[in-house]
Amino acid sequence: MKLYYSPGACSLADHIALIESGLAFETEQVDLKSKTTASSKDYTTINPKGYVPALALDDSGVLTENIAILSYIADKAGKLMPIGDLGRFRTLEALAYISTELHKGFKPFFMPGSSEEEKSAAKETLTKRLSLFEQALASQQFVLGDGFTVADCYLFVMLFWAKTKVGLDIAPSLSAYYDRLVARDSVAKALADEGLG
Ligand SMILES: N[C@@H](CCC(=O)N[C@@H](CS)C(=O)NCC(=O)O)C(=O)O
Repeated sequence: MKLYYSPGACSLADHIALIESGLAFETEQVDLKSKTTASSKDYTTINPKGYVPALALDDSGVLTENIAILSYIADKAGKLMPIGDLGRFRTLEALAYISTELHKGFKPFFMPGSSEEEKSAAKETLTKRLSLFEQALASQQFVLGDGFTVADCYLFVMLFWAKTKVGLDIAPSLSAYYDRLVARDSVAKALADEGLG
């Protein structure tokens, strides 16, 4: 498997999940401006959507979209997603929330030309949306309880952006959670491998 990524982009979530999974994988960096891979290929021939992440599978094409890639990694690894009853659906619920309500909320900070009003409105929305996790993370280690899942990989990237790109004030329980994750081997390795250590 090969993960196409850009340093510090949302593909960092998939990178962390792959390290956690113990599955064999390689990575290749993509220049998102020129849509060129490190080996000088036109990235749009690999992922016509032109954005990261993309996961080239060993025998069945290319998978895109964080929710699909993270779920695939968890399935293949047989971990990173709780099993039984609602476990799988709670994970998908968390991934969908992170993708559609948080990830997309950062847009004004990545789009050139966004106004200060747009950024300030986005900050307010992100603070409100992140607060959903505050209470749970004050009493449990991870998003879905005491086991690390792919939802943690994705939420970590949101908090990484909140801290490093937006300068958002985050609640103490979220800050403590972020510190726990930064200290985790897989997260530290993914950050170092992407040159963000
Ligand atoms: N819906 C996609 C969104 C992925 C996405 O937003 N990727 C960003 C980086 S975080 C990107 O590659 N942006 C560059 C571009 O769109 O040209 C997913 O969830 O995988």
